[in-house]
Amino acid sequence: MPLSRRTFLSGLGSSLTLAACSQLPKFSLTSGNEEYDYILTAEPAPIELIPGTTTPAWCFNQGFPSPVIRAKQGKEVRILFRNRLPEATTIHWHGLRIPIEMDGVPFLSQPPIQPGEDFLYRFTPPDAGTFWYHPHVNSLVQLGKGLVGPIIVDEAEPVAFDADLPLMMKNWHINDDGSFAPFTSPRAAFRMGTPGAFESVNGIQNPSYPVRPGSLVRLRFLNVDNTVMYKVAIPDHQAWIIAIDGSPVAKPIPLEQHEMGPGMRLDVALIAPAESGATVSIKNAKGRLLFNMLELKTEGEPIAAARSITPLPVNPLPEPDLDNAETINFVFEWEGAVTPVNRDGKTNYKFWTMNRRAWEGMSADNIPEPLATLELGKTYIFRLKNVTPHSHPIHLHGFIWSVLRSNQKAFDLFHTDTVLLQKNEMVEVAFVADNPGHWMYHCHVIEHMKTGLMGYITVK
Ligand SMILES: [Cu+2]
Repeated sequence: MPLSRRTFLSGLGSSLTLAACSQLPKFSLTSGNEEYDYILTAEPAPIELIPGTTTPAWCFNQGFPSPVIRAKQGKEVRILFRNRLPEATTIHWHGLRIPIEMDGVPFLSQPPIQPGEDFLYRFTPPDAGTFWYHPHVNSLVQLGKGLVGPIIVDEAEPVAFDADLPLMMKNWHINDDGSFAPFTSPRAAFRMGTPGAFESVNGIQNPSYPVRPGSLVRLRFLNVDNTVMYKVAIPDHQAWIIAIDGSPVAKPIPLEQHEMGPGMRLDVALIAPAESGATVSIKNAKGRLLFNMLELKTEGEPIAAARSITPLPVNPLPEPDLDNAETINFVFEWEGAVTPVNRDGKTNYKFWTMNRRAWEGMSADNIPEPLATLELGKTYIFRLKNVTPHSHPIHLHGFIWSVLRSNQKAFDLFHTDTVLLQKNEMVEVAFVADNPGHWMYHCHVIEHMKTGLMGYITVK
């Protein structure tokens, strides 16, 4: 009998307001007294996405949505990870500035965790915000089958919201009967990738979340999809961006439409309508059309006190020394109007390059030289040039960039771990290379990454 998420959600009743996901239990590691200890198990688990069907998903802790791991800024979190999948894996903590040993990339930071093996991840997150976790092995399949989850780092000084909703956006690659459809095709991989047919937020199509009238709501959007870009819009209700990709913005920005590539996050604050029974419809913009993604519905006791939108506390990022920075160019290219073939006529799955190099697969005997070697403690400006006709969310592990400028749009400086490069866009980002190690540097459209758009940076 598959675990029905609908049953699960209704069982939570109105306590759902404080996030369906965060109601999941904590897992005691050893003594049972540690506040931030978890056991996270990856294993096959049937789930019900399309009502009445079963999807043979791979899940964390037996269900979807995955458990929300809550950590606290500046406090150690320990996660005992247990691999009960039929293949090797690792867990990467996207956006967290933590030591390389905990970064969860096979061969670069740790050996792959074999089936039946356990691995203890332990780290102290320096930054508060909305982050996520996922394997870094066989990513098309492992992420595609459901191994994606939020890790939320709470601010060292508590920030008050009446409701806090993690919203994981994912298009599942499933057929009408719930079975999996192909995660990729070569034709799509050298374009914008293969979107799944079943659009969902937290595994549900167009979910509705109750919030109290007049409440201050924090929405944490997470694009955990392999492929799809989402453009978040709340057309009929004022809302403010308070953090981009985990990093707080200096001043709340009125939300119009915000595009999120795979891997990217967005924290939005709004004050729910004062009357009961009102809805706030949250949309995904595709071209000029707006499609329903989820809604908030006011119910229960109104919040008596007046609420206001205020900036989040800033994170302790090191200040880049721009006057003494070294600039490095990275050019993202493609090889692909036709499907290239090898001499034996087989498809050659290398469509994309970073500085003329493709790295299409990770294995012990296929680790190239780094794309760049940086000096520990020095400031670098990466000039990212996309000369392909497609968008690429470019992610560097272990660091948070300051985004300085683009040749296509103006914006106030902001911080991110993933830059969405549009067609023919050039963006400059700056950061202090303060974390030694071999750090993955790749496009987060998984089909692009798996067909060449991947490399790593060494800091020493
Ligand atoms: Cu890409």
